[in-house]
Amino acid sequence: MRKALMAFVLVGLVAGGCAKSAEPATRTVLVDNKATTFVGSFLAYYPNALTVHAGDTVDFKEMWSGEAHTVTMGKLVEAGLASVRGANPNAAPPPAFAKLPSMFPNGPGDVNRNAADPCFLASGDPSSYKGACPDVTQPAFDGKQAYYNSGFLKKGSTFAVKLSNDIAPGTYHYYCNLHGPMMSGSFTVVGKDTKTPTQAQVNAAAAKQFKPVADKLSAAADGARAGHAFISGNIAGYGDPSVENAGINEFFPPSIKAKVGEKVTWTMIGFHTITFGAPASEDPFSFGPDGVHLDQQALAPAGGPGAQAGTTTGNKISIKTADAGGYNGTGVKSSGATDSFPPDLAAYAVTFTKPGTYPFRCLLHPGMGGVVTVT
Ligand SMILES: [Cu+2]
Repeated sequence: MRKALMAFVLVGLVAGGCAKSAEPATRTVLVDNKATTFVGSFLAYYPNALTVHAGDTVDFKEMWSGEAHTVTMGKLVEAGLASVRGANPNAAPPPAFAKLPSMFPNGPGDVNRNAADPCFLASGDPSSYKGACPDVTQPAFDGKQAYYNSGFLKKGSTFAVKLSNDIAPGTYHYYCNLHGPMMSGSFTVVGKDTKTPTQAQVNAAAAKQFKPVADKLSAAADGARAGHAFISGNIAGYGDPSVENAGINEFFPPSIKAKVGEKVTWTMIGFHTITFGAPASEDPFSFGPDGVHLDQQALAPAGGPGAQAGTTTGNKISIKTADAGGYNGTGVKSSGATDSFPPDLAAYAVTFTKPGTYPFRCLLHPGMGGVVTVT
């Protein structure tokens, strides 16, 4: 009797186990992230390593911080990332990597369609297409495709990657074609006999990866709020020198009081705009039937010179200030999209010529705003 029961339980367990592992699973990976104590951007995938089975689906969920991202993989990416892994991080991209297109142009202009749009190439090279790649239905990822690209991940979107049933066991890497190899991740396909982590375990891995980054930036944000930033005065954006792939998208302080005729100056840290008078709809991205476009107007300076970081060399902080002149609330005044990272920082100065309340925001990062009250 006892033996029979044991046998029954065993059979039940084995049958249950089989049914479970044969069932394709879906696992969610976050693209970018959200912190609870500050507004930030996180140029990473959470978690950046995953274990799955052939036939599973990986859902890449865009958390939207205003930063554009892709999930890009395939043989060309695999070769490119492998070559970068061995190289000096400050060296020019190795040839295998240099031919992978980036979503944004190197300078002003619209997106590169072959990188900003979905692109699935069994063979060949996305760079051979001047415009968009051939418009095809997204195939399952079999690990043999030359190029497999989500394109620009819209706010609120999820890029679902169905793994083919015949994908070979092994590790497959992907990256963001805008932020480069710094923003990359992998998934490892294991045999059906090997258990894979549950979504709860995947979430725990994501949280563990996120915590040290969020903690450091949270402390930096607290410091900036208390006026203990490494730069004095008003600051647009902030960060922590030991965190390369994430930043704080806030103005410190968010609320500024000034007298008529007073010049207010912000030092910029990160990639931001300081913009007054832009319509609420102003956004660096617009969407047409052919996909995403860059809005040059949102990115360009307005109402005076734009901010621009200097190009001194060395480790000493240097700040180059653009004087954008007077503002009385009429029209748009904007620094334009400005890259400003230590040690070469850009600053932007506006002189308020009329009493009033002047809201401003960064056009690149939702939720990054402030107000100048002039009396
Ligand atoms: Cu990215």
